[in-house]
Amino acid sequence: MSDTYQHYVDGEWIEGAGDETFESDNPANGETLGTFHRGTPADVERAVAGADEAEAEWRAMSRIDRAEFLWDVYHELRDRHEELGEVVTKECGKEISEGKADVTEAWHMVEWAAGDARHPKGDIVPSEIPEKDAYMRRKPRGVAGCITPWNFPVAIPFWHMAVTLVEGNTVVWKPAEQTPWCGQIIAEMMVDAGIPDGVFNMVQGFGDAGAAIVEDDRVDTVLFTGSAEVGHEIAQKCAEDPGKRAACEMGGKNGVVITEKADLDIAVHAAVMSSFKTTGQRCVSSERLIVHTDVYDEFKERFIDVAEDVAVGDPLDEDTFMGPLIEEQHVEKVTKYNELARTEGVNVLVDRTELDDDEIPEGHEEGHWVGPFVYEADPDADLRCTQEEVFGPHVALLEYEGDIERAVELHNDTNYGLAGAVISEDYRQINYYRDNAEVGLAYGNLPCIGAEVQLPFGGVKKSGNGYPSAREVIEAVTERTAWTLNNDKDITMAQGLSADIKTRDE
Ligand code: UN1
Repeated sequence: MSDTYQHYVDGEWIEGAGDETFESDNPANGETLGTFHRGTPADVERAVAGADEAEAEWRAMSRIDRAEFLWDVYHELRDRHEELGEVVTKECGKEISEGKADVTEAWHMVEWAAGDARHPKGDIVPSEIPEKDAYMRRKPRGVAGCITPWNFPVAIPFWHMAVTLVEGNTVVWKPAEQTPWCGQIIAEMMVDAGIPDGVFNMVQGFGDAGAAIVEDDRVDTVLFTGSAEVGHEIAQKCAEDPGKRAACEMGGKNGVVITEKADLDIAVHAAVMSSFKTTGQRCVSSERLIVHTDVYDEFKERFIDVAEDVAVGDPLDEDTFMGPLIEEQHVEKVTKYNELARTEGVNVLVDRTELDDDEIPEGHEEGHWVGPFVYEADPDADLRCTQEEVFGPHVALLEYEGDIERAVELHNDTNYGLAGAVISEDYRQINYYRDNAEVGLAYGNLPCIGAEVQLPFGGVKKSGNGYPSAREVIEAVTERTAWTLNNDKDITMAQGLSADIKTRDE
């Protein structure tokens, strides 16, 4: 048995065709968590072939029987909550309550998908002709390629795969290269649950393996959650093949509107959570706080106070609010954006890009640390720092004057449209925001993070074209058949169309 973790392909653990390996490192202290074989396009080819082969038998089973495999996974996720929460925290650096919440979110998704198998399904549709029964049927699309990110390394794989499997598709999954250990554990759970050979396949690796999934003709659906850059490439590639569908959920430059009618306790609490939870590394994190001039000074003072003191540190320590960034390259990216903001002439209010030595917990010198970076900018200026997604604790305060219409105009002044929030005690302002904010997920008097699995999750504009959660995944991974059955011996057509056959002799 090699101590390098393998791929799971067509019912077998394999080393794969390549000879490269890669490591998973704990972003808080640099410790190596495991070594993994790096998947190649040839490994993906084998996995897709297995998935394609297994499809006929899997789709022939009932949804209820397919769901039974997932109930085993559900119980394992629950039973191993504490342990897996720690694994998530160690591998992706999220503080421990978030690590555990990731696992909880995963079993919620499995519960939704497997529970849904026993729920009534489909639409009975009226027909103009009383003798006709019309209704909707759904069929699995076939092989689904799932490409998932590192920031929700257990939850998002189940967003993609739980419904997809219950609906009768087979899966080829590539976990993020930053969180292969979580990938390994999920694959082991699928194997333990006895999922038939070929139905679930996992290839560890990087973008080349992901691209091989997207490019394979036998892959019918690609589910992707990650950066806009990669997501748009995938959507474009899939569009070249008329039979292929891509459902992509990508990033955001999300805003929180704080009006003159806001309760500032709620505003500060929601803004801090929106901007700094997960160290700003959620696709729903907020990097723009749009604050009314009447409450601006007070909000600014209170927000700065927290940003200066918010606890950055060991994510396994329950007193930590922000863990490290995922990797050194990401520290470089966030640092560059913080510098860019200065170059663009903004007024920097808090700069904890480089933490003081005494802030870095002992034994964590190799961690990828950054703290909050807060600045104020002119909301009308055309700045890259307030337009481009940083994916870190980099946040702009944008002061506005005027009414809620003006606030929402600023809020919508971005190419993205994933999540957003409004903080106000005035229901008219809240409703205006609800109806006019260009986002897929919107919140009133809450942070703009924390969607539950039974809600559709996804954005508009540059943020996505797919909703990889609960019922909405069904749309992505199935085809509908509009089925009509005639109960009469005669054929009668709707719309007054004649069913008479006329011949030359008449
Ligand atoms: C993400 O931001 O990448 O709504 C996913 C939330 C989580 C999922 C976020 N349930 O914040």
